[in-house]
Amino acid sequence: MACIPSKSEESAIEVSPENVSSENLEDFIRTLQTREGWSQPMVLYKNYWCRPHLVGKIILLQDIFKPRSSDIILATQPKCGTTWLKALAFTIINRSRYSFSDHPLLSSNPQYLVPFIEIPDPGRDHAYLETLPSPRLLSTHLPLSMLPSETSSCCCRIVYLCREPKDAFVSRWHFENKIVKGSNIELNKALDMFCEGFSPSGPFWNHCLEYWKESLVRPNEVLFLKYEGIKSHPEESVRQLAKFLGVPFTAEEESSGVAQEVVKLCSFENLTSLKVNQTGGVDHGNKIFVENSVFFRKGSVGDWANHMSEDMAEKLDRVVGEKLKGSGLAF
Ligand code: PAP
Repeated sequence: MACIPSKSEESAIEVSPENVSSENLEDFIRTLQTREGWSQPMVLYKNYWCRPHLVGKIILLQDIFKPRSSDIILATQPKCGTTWLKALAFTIINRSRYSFSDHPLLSSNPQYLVPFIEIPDPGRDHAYLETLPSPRLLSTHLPLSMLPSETSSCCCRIVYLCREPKDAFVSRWHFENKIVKGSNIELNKALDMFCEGFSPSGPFWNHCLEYWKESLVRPNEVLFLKYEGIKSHPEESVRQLAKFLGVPFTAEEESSGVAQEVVKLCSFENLTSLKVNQTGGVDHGNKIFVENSVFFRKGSVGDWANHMSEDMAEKLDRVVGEKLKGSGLAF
């Protein structure tokens, strides 16, 4: 017979990720370390910083999300090129369905063409993900250790895109000050927090390292890319991506310049010229209104130099260098 705890015993039971439910979720979140400094307070959950409202969604994901072997998950840390990767992967995978002149990217922001598994599109819950036909193209900002364990056992493919930390940091700082009205975080203060590992989805280096190590162990299932690599060799990167996703370009496609077309359609210049990416946006609640245009700023490599002093750059380089030491990953 199951032993039913008395009321006093019940309140003594510690709420943990294993026994958290919709009834005790708020209690559980209150047990987590909280810190302020970015535009919204964050909590430390499983060694990563995230917005409190995300914790329940991540826990729910473990039960509800059923990875399929045909799934493709685009994983990034925020500000590392998510929008670009979504546009590229969506275009590559759907290239036989849509012509370049009448393409969904011309009327939809790339962010909303590929749903996040932890935060499905506004107005949709996790059950929506299960209604999507295979192969599903999905995305996440979660570290590898927070993905449901079946993600690795079912052998679905993961593309991880990372970015030079100083550029990712500067992009994050701009974004934070943009999405919340009245937010005015000082660059120096933001850098201190970032270097302490305190940033949304941070510590930055741990997130990269988890996927980096997995890509070395399972290279056929985890592809590790760098933003700077795509910038310097866009067509090669598109070919590499198509091959990894199991849809390499045919000889005919090569001779008709499909890789170049993909690069052009998804380029920063093209996407920022479209009305859909200049207007409108989505209300995420909690005083956060994310304009479609906020996903596009400079779209360049090395913009950090326009914001950070040499000392600031050295500081972040030093921290990242120490954290990545011996891993084989470097920026
Ligand atoms: P997310 O983290 O909010 O999901 P993400 O796309 O990763 O968005 O971050 C936006 C960054 O990608 C911006 O960088 P910046 O602040 O340094 O400019 C944005 O400009 C850049 N970006 C968006 N689209 C493209 C693109 N097509 N090509 C290159 N960079 C892009």
